[in-house]
Formats: sequence, structure tokens, C-alpha cells
Amino acid sequence: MNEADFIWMNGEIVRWEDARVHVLTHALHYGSGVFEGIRAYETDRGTAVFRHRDHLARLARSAELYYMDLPFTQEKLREATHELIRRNELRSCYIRPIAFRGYGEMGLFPLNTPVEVVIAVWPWGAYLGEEGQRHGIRVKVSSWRRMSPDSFIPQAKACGQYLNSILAKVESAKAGYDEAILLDDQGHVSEGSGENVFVVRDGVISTPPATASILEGITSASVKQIAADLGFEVVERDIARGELFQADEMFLTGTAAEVVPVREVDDHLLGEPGELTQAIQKRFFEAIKGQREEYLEWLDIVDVEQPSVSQEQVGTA
Ligand code: PPE
Repeated sequence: MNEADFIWMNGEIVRWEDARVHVLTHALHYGSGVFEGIRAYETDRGTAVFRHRDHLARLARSAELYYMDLPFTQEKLREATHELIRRNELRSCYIRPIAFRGYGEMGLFPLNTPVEVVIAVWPWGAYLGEEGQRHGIRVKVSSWRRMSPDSFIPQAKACGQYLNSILAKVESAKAGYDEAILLDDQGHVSEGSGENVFVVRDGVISTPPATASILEGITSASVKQIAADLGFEVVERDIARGELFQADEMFLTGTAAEVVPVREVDDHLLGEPGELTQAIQKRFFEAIKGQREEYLEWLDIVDVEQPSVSQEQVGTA
């Protein structure tokens, strides 16, 4: 991976290589953590964290859903992230805050185990490839179903839940595809291993509803807003697998993936990115780069003027 210099760990900035945990960390054994994926982009106004507060609010909600008390406020985590971006001297980056049950007690009852919070930032390029972002990716509907809402909480971005995504991702990669699409337990389209799904038919954009076991994406919410502003109709409804094959256009959204066109589903050709996909993709890239007034409220600018902490404050240096 693309390493940076520093990581924020439980209130202290430590060197990248010193950000370590004990092997009996609860989350390592049971997946008892929650996390976020956020991106910061270079804009004319400086480095801008995209929908920062919305991501931190989701982190807090995910934590609450798994009975975790975050030992830091969202505002503190926001400031820590700004500080970390400054310290690492990054103009654009991926941001990964994670809150997890640490070292203290083993066994499934987690409530006596301390909660640790870490934030890492690093440069991360096109998640599904530059080529995929331009010309579309090839996806395969997975034989694995997205976790049922009566076994897990799909709305939470929780570590252990990602084993479900990993099974689907590995299956699709081994079969030679770029990404997996999971159906929900009812057989309706749910989402990608790490992205929400949008389908265009006859000029109408459809996306699965919250009841389809999706993670309610922040990129997806932004894209819905952009699509509406462009005058397109967006409908949340159950989508059948067969509708994907007959789509005029299809695309995936996510923080890491951004907006990625799909050119093939289960070997059915959809073709090069369509008109609506391209219009939405273009507007989304303008929004994240601060090139459109109407979306400036989505940007949390990292103030470079803030003095950086001195070397003495660096833990385990
Ligand atoms: N569904 C899932 C399962 C998911 O993991 C993501 C984000 C989304 C939908 C889209 O959500 P949003 O980022 O708020 O638009 N996936 C994150 C993790 C990727 C990874 O490989 O790690 C991400 O994009 O950061």
C-alpha cells in the first residue's frame, strides 16, 4: 500500500510503523469494529474533505448499533483528521477512521473491552482502475447473498460484516470480473462488494431501497442529489437481476470507487458509459473538486494555516 508518515491513534499522532495493536485485540478475533471510508480532494480552496461530517455521523451511528461508546466526539475526530492531513502533507487522500474493541478481555461479551479509535490517511487512486472509471467495468452477480437484515445490520459499516463482501469479491475476481453484485435475501439487487448500484432504463434512474440490505451510501446520496439537479428522475425500488442485463446504463457509487460505469453484467454487454452516467460522473467530479457553487457545502476545507503540533507531541517517535 501507499504509506503516509503518521497515523492518529487514540488521541496521539504516531509514526506509521508504530501504529500497532496487541494480537489479543477483541476486534481481530470477532470483527468487533466499525469504520468509515472518506476522501479528501485538492481544490482551489485547499484540501477538501468530502462530506466529512456525514461520514463521522455514520461512524457514530455504526458504533451505537454495536453498543460501542466512542471515546471521542465527532468534532474531535474531525479536527484530528485535519491535523493528520496537514502532518502527512497530503493534498488529496483516502481517510480511514476505525473504532474497535481493543485489548482487555476475550469472549463474545464485548462491553467491558475498551474502544480504541484510529485514523489513517494515505493516497489511494482509482479503486476499480483508471480504465474502469473511463470505459466501465465488468461485473458478475455473486452466488453469495448480501447479509440478511435479520442476521446483521446492513446499515452499519461494521468490520466483521465485510467477510460477506470479501466472499463475493474473491469469487468475482477469481472468475475474472472487476466487481461482484450481491442480491439480497429476497433475490433483489442489493449492492456491490463496496459500492451502491444504479440502473438506467428508458431515462429513469433506479437504485435499491434501504430495505434491500444496503449500506446507505453517502456517495449515493450525493449522486441522487446531482441527478435530480440535472433533471433526471431517480426512483428507489426493488430491482430484479434480469433488469441489470436489459439496462441502458448502469453505474456503481462509493467513496473509494467514486462513480464507476458498468459495461458488462454476467457477460451481457451494456457498452461504453452512457449519456446519463457521463453527465452524473462529470458533475460529481466537479462537485468534489469544488468547481460548483451549489455543492460547496459538501466540502470541509482543511485549514493549512493551523500550526502543526511540534515534534515533542509525537508519540512513540
Ligand atoms: N456499500 C458498501 C458495502 C460499502 O462498503 C460502501 C463503501 C458503499 C456501499 C458506498 O458507501 P459510501 O462510501 O458512503 O458512498 N465502501 C468503502 C470501503 C471500501 C474498501 O475497500 O474498504 C469505501 O468506498 O470507502
